[in-house]
Amino acid sequence: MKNLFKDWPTDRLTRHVNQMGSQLDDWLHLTMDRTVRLAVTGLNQSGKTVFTTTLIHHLLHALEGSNLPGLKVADENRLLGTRIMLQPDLDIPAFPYERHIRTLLSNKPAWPVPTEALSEIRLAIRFRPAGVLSSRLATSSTLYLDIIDYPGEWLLDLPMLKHSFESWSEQTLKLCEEEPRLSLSARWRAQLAELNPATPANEEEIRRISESYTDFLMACKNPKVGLSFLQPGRFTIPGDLKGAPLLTFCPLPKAGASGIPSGSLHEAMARRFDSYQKLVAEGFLKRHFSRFDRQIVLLDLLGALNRGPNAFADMHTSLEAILENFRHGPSSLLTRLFSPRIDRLLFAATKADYVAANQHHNLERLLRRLVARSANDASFLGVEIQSQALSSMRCTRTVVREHNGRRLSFVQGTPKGRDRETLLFPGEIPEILPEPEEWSAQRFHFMEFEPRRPPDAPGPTAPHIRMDQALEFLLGDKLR
Ligand SMILES: Nc1nc2c(ncn2[C@@H]2O[C@H](COP(=O)(O)OP(=O)(O)OP(=O)(O)O)[C@@H](O)[C@H]2O)c(=O)[nH]1
Ligand SMILES: [Mg+2]
Repeated sequence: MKNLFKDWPTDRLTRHVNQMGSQLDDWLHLTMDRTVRLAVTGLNQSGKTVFTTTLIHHLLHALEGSNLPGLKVADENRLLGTRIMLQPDLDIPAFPYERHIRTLLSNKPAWPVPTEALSEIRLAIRFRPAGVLSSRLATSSTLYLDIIDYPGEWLLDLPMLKHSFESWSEQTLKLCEEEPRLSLSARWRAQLAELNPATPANEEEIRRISESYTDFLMACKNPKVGLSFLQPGRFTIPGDLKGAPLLTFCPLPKAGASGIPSGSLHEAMARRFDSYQKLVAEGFLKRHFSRFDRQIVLLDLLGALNRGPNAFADMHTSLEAILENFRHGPSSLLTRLFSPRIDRLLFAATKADYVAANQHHNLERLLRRLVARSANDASFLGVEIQSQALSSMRCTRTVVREHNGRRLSFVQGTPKGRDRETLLFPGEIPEILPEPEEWSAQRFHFMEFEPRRPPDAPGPTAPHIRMDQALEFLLGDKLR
């Protein structure tokens, strides 16, 4: 056979072979690359922004000694680097990573300001695949990771899809028969009592009564009350729908025997409820929720314990409603609306650094108890579920001291609003949730902390608790 390369100078031949090799390499990368859409959610102030920011921070700095022993790709030295990429969806606000990390790690660190909308960021994680065959086939592979941070309150809209305006109104009014909703809804219910829904629809009246209902929801959401099962979700976190007529309706009592006259206020409200279902709840489901591959739900259990039995029970109700969204089955409403993709779901109790290390186990047990029933159903239907305690940014350290002859675990950190470190006994987390009558005032009083690096923190990156385990569960299989 004629030797095609006989007359080629050696350097040209080498260049050619290298080029072919790199093209083959690129082709292999292309065939082995994959994208994962990871959704980060939780009720307000559950820790979404801090989690998303520090997750990106750890991946970007993993090669500089980030402390991620539980993330196999890092521990096995297969991680080659991570970069922030151009965002794939041009109509979704970008997650402002640079701004958040600068604030968290500056000389005068501060927590992020509350966020009220969905945002997105894309990372490219380059790694060496594990296993003999894959490592021979390709020198590296890339995982494109889209992270979407969105308010968990919006997930509370999805269970509304199974309701008619009448059944949703009935359920909501029933909730208002008990405290603290009973007192907080007094003004709105008094206005309802004066209203005749059979009269012709009047825009001003609709606006007035729905504003009164929104005020009631906001009063429930006030951190001092701390209720969270508040529907519709967009009424408390409107995002880009602020001021839109879609957010002007409220539950109404059952229509009288004469029915619902055409053109009446009742009919107008019911129409707006239908539009909300279609455009907001179903819109979010189709545009975002149906495209998620992995989901982490963050829960501020310690904050809920601080707020007392009503707030805690309400958070449980919200959690159950949120979990309903993950129960995919032939009879599930969501399955009928779209084909679900989420195959891994992580529940994380955040801010574990509020308590001493010996309490983390109880925090996880409490979390597992809360999600047990719904989690069982979801995992039965093929969604892999894990629950764990974590701290995205550890701001305290555990100190064990002798006190009145007992060895007690304290936390040392800078309490919110102060500028000096203090040693505190944060108290214990019960394994079993106390009955409402056993919750004495101030039974739980977990302190919040300033974002300061504790002196025992190893490595150059922000200290954390079990972020590596969360990452391994959410992404580990995609980085093999
Ligand atoms: N000590 C400690 N506090 C944390 C941690 N993560 C969050 N926090 C606290 O929780 C608060 C809320 O955190 P964010 O990340 O802003 O919560 P979010 O869910 O994005 O809040 P919204 O945008 O308002 O819904 C912070 O201001 C901190 O006080 C953590 O790992 N450790
Ligand atoms: Mg936020």
